[in-house]
Amino acid sequence: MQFIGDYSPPVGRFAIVASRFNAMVTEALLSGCRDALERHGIADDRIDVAWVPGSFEIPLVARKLAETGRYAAVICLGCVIRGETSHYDHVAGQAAAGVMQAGLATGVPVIFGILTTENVEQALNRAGLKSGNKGADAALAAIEMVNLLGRIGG
Ligand code: INI
Repeated sequence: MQFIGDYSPPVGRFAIVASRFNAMVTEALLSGCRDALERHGIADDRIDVAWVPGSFEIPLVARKLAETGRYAAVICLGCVIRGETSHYDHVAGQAAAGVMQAGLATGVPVIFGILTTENVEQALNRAGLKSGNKGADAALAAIEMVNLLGRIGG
């Protein structure tokens, strides 16, 4: 027996938590994410977006949204740039740990679409320039996880 998640259109609603910090980057991630969801059959009226001040605040809101039971998946979008902060390691590390924890605590896929980069150029490259769009990648990961968990059941 093999359980495989695919990219077929899943049922249910999707929540996105987006950080306003480094908004130029996160708005591009959000746009890529919405676009990828839509291309996989998830219309805009099945997507709710919650904005938070910074990536550090993402896990709490992601967990609250997941706990409502209204969402098939919660996608987290943010951007932490090392060059801009001495507390990069705390913000990036706690955001990652909190996103993981939100998924484990609720059983809802909570997807890590938070860029952690050395500089703005790297961030922009991963938000739709040279290296794809991490927001779109996060959308695909969410779809795959929803379909995989649906097949596992329970
Ligand atoms: N938040 C980010 O999302 N990215 C950053 O690069 C960043 N920097 O540079 O500090 C950042 N800081 C804010 C943080 O996420 C919280 O919003 C703030 O500390 C209030 O809790």
